[in-house]
Amino acid sequence: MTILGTRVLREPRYGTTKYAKSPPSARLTMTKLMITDTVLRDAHQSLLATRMKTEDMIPVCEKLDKVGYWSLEMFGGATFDSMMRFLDEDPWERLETLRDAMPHTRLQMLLRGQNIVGYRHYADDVLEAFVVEGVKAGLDVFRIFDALNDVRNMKAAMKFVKREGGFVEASFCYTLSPFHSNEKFVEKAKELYALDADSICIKDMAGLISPEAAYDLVKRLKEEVDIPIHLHSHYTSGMASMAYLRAADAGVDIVDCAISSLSMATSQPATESIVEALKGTPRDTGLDLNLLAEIADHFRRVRRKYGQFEGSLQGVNPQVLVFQVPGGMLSNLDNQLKEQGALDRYDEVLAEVPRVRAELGYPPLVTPSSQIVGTQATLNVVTGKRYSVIPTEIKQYVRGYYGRPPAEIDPEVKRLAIGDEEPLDCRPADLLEPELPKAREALKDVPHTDRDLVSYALFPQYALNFFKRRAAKRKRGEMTPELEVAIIASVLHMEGISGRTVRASAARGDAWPDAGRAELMEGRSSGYTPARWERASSAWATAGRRDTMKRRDLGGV
Ligand SMILES: [Mn+2]
Repeated sequence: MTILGTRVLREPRYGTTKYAKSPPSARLTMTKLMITDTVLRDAHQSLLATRMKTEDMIPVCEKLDKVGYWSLEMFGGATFDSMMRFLDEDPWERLETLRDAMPHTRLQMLLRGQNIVGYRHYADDVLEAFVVEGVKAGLDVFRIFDALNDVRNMKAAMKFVKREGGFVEASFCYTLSPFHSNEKFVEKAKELYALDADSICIKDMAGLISPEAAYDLVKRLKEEVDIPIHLHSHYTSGMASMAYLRAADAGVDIVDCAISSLSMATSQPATESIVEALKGTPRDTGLDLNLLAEIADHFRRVRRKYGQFEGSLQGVNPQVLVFQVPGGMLSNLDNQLKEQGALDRYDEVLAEVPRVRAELGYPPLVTPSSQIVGTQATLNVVTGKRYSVIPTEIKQYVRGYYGRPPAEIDPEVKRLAIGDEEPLDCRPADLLEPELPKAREALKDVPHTDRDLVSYALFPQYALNFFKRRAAKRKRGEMTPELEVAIIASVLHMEGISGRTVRASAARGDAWPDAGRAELMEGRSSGYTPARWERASSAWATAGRRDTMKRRDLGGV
């Protein structure tokens, strides 16, 4: 992976050498628009409560790998805890499995800065170990953001990713308020550029960016920094695909789309629509619509399986523009009110959100600030007296434990929350002791790997429960579907290397994902005792994978 990071991604055009000396006109030369597909992360996080299982991804990986996306987002955000809590899957195993199944495509994750993939600030040692394990397991691109756009909370993540040879995509959260403007976003981007970002992402998590704002912002960014600009938006308000087209006019390098069958509503604009819209223009993506159609077919079938997790939003929701509440937050509010039997107060809560947000210094509404603002807004309405109840997380926010809000916190709200206490003036994580020693101590009687330790440090309870279930499974000699596939992948790859003919060869190519798996596993799974799969998977992790990685050629993507 380090090879990938240093050899391929650090080409002069995108790399640390940066073509700062080239004239602005050269930088603005229009080339094909590149696409990141979010189908394996944000799309199902937005539409299906992050419930898609790895077994529903594997069969289509070979096709995904042929598309020529700039990257595939498939890790991070809410997937990590969701996998251990709800899917009984090891997130690291998914990562390695997808890495194997898609050797030609950059794999991308969403990293919440110092919050990693969780909901609080973690100590630097946990962050560092997470990045090390992530790169080792096959991640290429790390999209790093902080909910408050506080760059102090992103620096350590950027440093570790850089050091490990990953691609640093530094993001700022796009939001609207009297304290935010395109000018200020450009300043933020320059700050990130100066910290050696490899690309800049405009992270419009609520789908607020208008076509003209997108044009203006991208144009300004292209004039100021010479690294790729990546636009991420959601369809919630109905403007995202228009914003993408205008951003394309302004020279945006990459946009985030989702394959049609998991697009629109709270997800991203449809990949195929953007591809078709740009056909024959200077920004033609060059992607194959027939291949995309096959991928869409697959996910259309998959989506049906997860019907129970579908959100309520079907078309677009202009409320998002009025209240600036991202899609995920809308469904959270829904649930919170349902739990309290106060669903009839929904509209009041929605109207309370912008007031609370203003009083709390206009944080962008994204995890975890969206939960903080949403919870307080709900309490303000449900209790009947504003700020009569203030939960600990909100007090901590006011104390500065999440970072520095974009604007001043309302003095009265501050007094109600923390009295005369002085808020923090340093990076919140500077106050944290290393956390891995404690995690190690807690796991001393539990067999675990380095990355298990990271999982535990992030989500102790979920991880521990997951480890127990996993151990029981292994004892019974059962394998997770991911492992089965990983082993098959290893056999295929090793066969490719040594030229040995194994039965797997019949299942190569298109047949592998569907037919191949069932056929291969027949008569194989029973033979895999825990000891044997340990061997198989470590062989896979070393010989098979490393060699596949060497053969990866991402140069022309
Ligand atoms: Mn998103």
